[in-house]
Amino acid sequence: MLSRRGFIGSAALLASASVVSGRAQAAAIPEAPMMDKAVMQPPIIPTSGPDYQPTVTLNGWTLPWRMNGDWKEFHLVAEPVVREFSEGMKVNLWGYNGQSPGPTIEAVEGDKVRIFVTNKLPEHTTVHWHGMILPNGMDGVGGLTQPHIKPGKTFVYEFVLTKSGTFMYHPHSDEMVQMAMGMMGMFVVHPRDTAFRRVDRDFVFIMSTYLVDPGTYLPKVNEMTDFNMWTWNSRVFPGIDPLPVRLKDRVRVRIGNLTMTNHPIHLHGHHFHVSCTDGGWIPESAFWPETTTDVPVGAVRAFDFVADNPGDWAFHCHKSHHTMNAMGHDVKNLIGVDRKQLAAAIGKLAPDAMVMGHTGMAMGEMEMPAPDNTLPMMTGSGQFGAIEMGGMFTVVKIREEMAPNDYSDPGPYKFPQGTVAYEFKGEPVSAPRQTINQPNSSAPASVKKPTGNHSNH
Ligand SMILES: [Cu+2]
Repeated sequence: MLSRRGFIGSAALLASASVVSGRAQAAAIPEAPMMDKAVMQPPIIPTSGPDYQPTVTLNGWTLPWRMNGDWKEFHLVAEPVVREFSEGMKVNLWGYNGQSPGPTIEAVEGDKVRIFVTNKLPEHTTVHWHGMILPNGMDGVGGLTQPHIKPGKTFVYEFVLTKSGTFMYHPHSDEMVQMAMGMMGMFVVHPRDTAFRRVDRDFVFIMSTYLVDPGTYLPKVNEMTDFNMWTWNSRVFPGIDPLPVRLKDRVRVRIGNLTMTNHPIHLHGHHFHVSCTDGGWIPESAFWPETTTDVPVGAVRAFDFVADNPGDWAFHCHKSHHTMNAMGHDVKNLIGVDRKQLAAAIGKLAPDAMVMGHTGMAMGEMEMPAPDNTLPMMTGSGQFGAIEMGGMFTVVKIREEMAPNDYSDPGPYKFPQGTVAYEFKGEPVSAPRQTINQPNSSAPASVKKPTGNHSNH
């Protein structure tokens, strides 16, 4: 759970006082809360100020703050972390306060925020507040708007949250390496008018991607396009938390994308509309219904829906290779190939080789040997068998009996009798076929052959 790491005894932090900026210099740095778990933590219900509906972060947490006068103070610590992607695979990443991604920062429109950033990485860093409208010198672009934060130093960012919405934070300092190592987080600013677009459940997560070779523990940071671990909050299915929802709840899901490609995010069983981007709230007159919304690189999409259809609804990226874990990209497509002939031929060359994939590649029922710290390419199981997914996949679980702000997993859906697709149990005959006779199907087709003379074009 949450632990607190006092800074008073830390020589590194005491030494950093000289770079703490003017106004905050005399003040003590708040303790940096730490998280040692990779499962969804309960929301922080506001006890003072506007009564907003707090967010919950899939496989994550909200950063506690303290009030100092009328400033809301947060403390981020950039540092190496070990993140479990799913049971059986841990990866050495860089993150904030014990995890990657960092905790969600949550505040209210109009708040004055003071964010202390301590660098415990072996190289310099900064934090950029993506999408925020703020003074130029608080924008966190190393070299351009501030000096880089050297290892061991603490910098202070101070600004007023001028608009509500869904934003992100990430380094703008050795960016390619630091984002490829998992340094990022979400920043949610609630409207001061808490009735505005209010929902009953508000989920948030950020998408990141890594290239981790099977059997290894460290992402390859120089990869530009060919990643193999597609994560939501640095987790892959079946390690991604479900989204438990009460029937009829108004639900918001806020998604940031700091991967290097777009992700068409698809929800089953419901229609939603995108209500907010990192640019702000979309006016109602511009809503249109969707079941999939594409989240571009370096962008946020928040969508809202009414959970009026009970069940276990799949929720995933629609790029099918993003709902898989690490695989060999060079596997040939052998669907339809006569395996006996092929196996015989290969067997002469490599007696231990295994020919697979001639009927498809479903492998949920079959265990493949894999190196240590490597997840199956497709995995997970449901009440009817193997789910055969990985990567960016989870389940929205809509139930009548959930209590407000209860985010515990309600278990598998109990389907009402007679509502599940079923096997035909009649006479075992081959599927009847019908030949459709078009009215002119016997007439010879009239085909005009190209003449090869394109001079008129
Ligand atoms: Cu995707």
